[in-house]
Amino acid sequence: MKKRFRVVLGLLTAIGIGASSITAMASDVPGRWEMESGPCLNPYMTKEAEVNFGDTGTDITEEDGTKAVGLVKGEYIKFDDVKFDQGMKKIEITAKTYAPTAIVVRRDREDGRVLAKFKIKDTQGKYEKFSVETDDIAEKNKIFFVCTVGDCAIDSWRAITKEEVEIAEQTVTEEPEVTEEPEVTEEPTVIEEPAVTEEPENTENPEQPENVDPYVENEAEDLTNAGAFQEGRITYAYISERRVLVAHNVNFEQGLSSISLKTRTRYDNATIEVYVDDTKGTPIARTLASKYDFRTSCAYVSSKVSGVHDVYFVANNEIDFDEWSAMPSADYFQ
Ligand SMILES: [Ca+2]
Ligand SMILES: [Ca+2]
Repeated sequence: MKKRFRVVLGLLTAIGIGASSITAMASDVPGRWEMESGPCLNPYMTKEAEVNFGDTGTDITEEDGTKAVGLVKGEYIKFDDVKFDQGMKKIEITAKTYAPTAIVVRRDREDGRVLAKFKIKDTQGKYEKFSVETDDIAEKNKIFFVCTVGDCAIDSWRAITKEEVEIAEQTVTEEPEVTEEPEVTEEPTVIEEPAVTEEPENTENPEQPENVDPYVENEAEDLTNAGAFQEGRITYAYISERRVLVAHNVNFEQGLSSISLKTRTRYDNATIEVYVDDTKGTPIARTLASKYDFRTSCAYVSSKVSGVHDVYFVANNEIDFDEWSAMPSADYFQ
């Protein structure tokens, strides 16, 4: 066995494959976790657009041999089982356009939640790299690249981690021309998308009301840190193990017996826990998220809660969170 390995290594050296490319190959091979749960794509290494899990575009081979997928409005490229185990702060594509173009990156489905939106000027048929900030994502997901405006060809893509972005920002002073983002303001005509509300909004809700009334339906997307995602008539927040949502100054003047949470998730045993004032110690309530469809589940509260508190919602996995409300304590009705 050992001998055979040496022969293979010798052969690789003989044909000029260096140690670095062996490492690169090795890190793209599924590890133990992946082997157990099926093959996964490593998005942190460049993925060729043409090696996909389905597309409605056109296969393109350039004169220099570059292969790509051509997309016009409404066409998409799909990748299954992409393992975002290191999260994603930015996404980068190498693409060319023949007109101002918008490419939307979505999760799960071609009309699923928006992760990122590229607004690209006309590159006049020349491939360039573009990167945009994205909403964070974790674990195994399907992603779609959907052309919503224009005419483009995508050569490849990759996910960029938060760590890589931070390292790039530290060295940015040495290389002032590092930004490759398209100058959107030059091409205002690109913004023809009607679905502006679908854009993830990570900005914190700037104006929390003085006191929140917990005994009415409260939109989860109004929580601090929530983001707002649209699907049909439902607007919802996104909560995950990386994202804690907060309701400030909740007035439990009628006490608290239970909290109802309208949620959905794709995962088994995804739970939301509710904490008061900080996320240390024991949660006051806990409930499983509904699998697939938005449904309300009730989390009973055994501890006594009254007065004004900050309420923290903590999840152990990705959950879409539509609304929440509280029931007064039993004493209140007596
Ligand atoms: Ca390619
Ligand atoms: Ca909602």
